[in-house]
Amino acid sequence: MKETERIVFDCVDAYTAGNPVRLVKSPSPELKGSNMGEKRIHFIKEYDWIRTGLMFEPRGHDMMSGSFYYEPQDPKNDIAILFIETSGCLPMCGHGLIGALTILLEENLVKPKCEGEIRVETPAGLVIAKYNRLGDKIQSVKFTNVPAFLAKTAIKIDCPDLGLLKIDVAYGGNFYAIIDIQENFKGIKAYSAGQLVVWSRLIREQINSQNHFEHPLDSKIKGCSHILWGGEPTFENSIASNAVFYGDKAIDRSPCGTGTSARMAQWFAKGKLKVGDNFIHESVIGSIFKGKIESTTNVGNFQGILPSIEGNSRITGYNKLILDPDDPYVKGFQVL
Ligand code: PYC
Repeated sequence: MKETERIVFDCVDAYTAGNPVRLVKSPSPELKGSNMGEKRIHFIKEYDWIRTGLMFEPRGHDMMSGSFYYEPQDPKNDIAILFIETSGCLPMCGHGLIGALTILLEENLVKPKCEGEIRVETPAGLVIAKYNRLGDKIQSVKFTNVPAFLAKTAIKIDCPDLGLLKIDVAYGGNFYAIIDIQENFKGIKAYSAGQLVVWSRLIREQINSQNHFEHPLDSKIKGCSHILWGGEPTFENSIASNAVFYGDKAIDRSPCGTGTSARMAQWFAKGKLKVGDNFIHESVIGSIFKGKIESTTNVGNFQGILPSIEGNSRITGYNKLILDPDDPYVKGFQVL
């Protein structure tokens, strides 16, 4: 696949708990590597123009998120997924996974070896998902994520307008800076999405300039990319609400699968959640993911958890998108 050619991408658009998902049916760039982690690095080096072209304006928008799918490396597995997003090419994306699997199953693009279960190779590792099919619709997808762990606690950051904040960083498929309700932060309902975006960019820069976050078992996964702002729950059964910032301008409309995983690991490490506990997490629009700590595990020297996340998606349309080298905005643009 070359930048100099006109390429038509056949996509299916959907959303998971309000956040967009764009699965590219074809064509998919041929990627080199012995696993999805290595293939992700190859994609970033050679094909990032496809990501920006399909995710940024004018074909996408600030929140756009999508994926390509591939044959699995290990024949025991059913499929391999590469996540693309306005923020980059993520190791793992929870809402993206639920959306991609819903599309793949509803559109008969994959036939799992065992109906009801699908084994997915992602850049962050193997993820096993269970799904409920009713007629030709997928009612829900529940996946057991890669191990999550709390990486660092009580990092002090000086945030404009708010003042001193204490921040924890946890991994749930991406590294998250987690800002809980505290003296100088009253919870997400007290602020606008625009304010959270501006503060998040500055906090991410400070956190990464003062700390180095790297997965203890995979040096390809590094850097704190996402900021999770906490809030009180609004529904009777919810445990908490949150707003996740990613990319340069996005606030996740879903409760964020990898963010919820990271937050469960943080709560587990602080004794606020134990194995078997449910964690119902609300998003900024009031959509819900059901999280649960399935078991504990070690990640290098960190004690971690195996989190599961359950949610659902809806297909919204079929989309043929053109990347034409004659188009001045072939690689897309962002207005910051
Ligand atoms: O659901 O994991 C997620 C996610 C990451 C970024 C946006 N959503």
